[in-house]
Amino acid sequence: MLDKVVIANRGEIALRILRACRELGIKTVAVHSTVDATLKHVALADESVCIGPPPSLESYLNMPALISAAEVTDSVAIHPGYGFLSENADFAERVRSSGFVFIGPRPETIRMMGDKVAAIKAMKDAGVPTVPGSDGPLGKDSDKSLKMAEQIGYPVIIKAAGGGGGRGMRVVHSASNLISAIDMTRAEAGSAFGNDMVYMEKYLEHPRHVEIQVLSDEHGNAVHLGERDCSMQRRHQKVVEEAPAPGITVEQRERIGAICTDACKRIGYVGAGTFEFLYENGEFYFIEMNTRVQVEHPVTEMITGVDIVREQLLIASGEKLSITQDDVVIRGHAIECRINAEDAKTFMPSPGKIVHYHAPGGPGIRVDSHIYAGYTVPPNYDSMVGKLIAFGDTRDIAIRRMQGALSETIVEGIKTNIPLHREIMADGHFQAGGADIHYLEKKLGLK
Ligand code: MV4
Repeated sequence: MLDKVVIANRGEIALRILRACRELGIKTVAVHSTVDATLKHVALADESVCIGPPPSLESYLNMPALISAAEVTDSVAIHPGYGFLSENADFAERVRSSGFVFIGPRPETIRMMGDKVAAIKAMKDAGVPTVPGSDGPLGKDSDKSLKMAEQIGYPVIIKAAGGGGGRGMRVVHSASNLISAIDMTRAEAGSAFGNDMVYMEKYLEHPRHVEIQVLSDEHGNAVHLGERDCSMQRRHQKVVEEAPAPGITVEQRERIGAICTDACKRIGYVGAGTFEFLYENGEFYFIEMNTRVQVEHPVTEMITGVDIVREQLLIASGEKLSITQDDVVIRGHAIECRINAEDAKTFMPSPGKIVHYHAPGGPGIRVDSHIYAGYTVPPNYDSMVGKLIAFGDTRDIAIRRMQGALSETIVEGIKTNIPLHREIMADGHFQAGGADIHYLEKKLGLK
């Protein structure tokens, strides 16, 4: 087992990783920027190291500072959490070559998944269903691109191979705009990602975002933990997630889940991972793979009883998965609301001091948050200050419990998006289940 782990992150996920380490008897090192010395996990960690000033580039993205922190504390591994350097293949490589364990997939895997063209090719070759498209990068030949789009059928979407998560893409509705869209996406991708490779897919107009959680060890074992529905989003930021996805049958889950675990074995995937699919008319279409633990992992933990961060630590220490597919039993329903320090109507960030805080509780309620009364939310980072997770035997009970939890929660001194969550939980279309990726933005009048 790992002896001591550097938690290369902040906020709620740093606390989540600390708790998993503590359960396994792993010592923890918190690293933090100067403005983050008051974070809850810094107080709870066995040791802490200040790694730089508030800007992320000089602290949580500062590779030498993070590796030095591991060196001076005699740590053996680094857990990157999500965001920051979690999907940076160069960082994973530098962690390894410095003699530490990177808690995540092999650098080659991270690099491949970062190149969406390579990721889609690898997955298609491994039997994963993909969106009809160019199956490779677009060349400079305009006639060829026009013929391809005609063949696929409009609308099509042009995406940057170096993009992902909604960055660097353009929808094209007719041949008249195709070439300029390709040129513009290519130019933007070149300057934004240093990679001007672009590809084409059929644009699916009303999909849901359904993703499969996997765990895969270095001994060739892989399990899936079912799916999550993350369609409730605004500007590519997920707002509410749930598991299982409404309307997905046991047969569909077992089929797509087995496809994902087979693919993991085929590519030698090591760690926790997420296969992102668009889901439309009963079909799954792979779009990207995430090689990190995700913000929304708790909903999967609630319906499976599997501790995903614990499994990440076990996999990284070279152990075999503690569970087989037969051990994974999906029971009940879980919903997560991301609580952001922002105005519920304008979405403007609202950092500042939390003067009063009361956390919700009761059956089926989980709070993953680092905040406390007296804590000051700094303006330098993402505005998410925690997650409320509600579990119940049925989706209706989970919604009821979430409504209770939202009404119990008191956060004073900063604005939060709790009023937005109360509206979503009361929304008839959300309650019916199966809303698509555009629903929330339409409801908010953005579309
Ligand atoms: C798509 C799509 C429709 N058709 N690809 C956006 C984020 C990135 N992960 C992929 N995205 C999309 N790719 C095809 N072929 C629609 C989206 C999309 C989206 C996907 C998931 C969650 C929210 C979204 C919001 C807008 C567009």
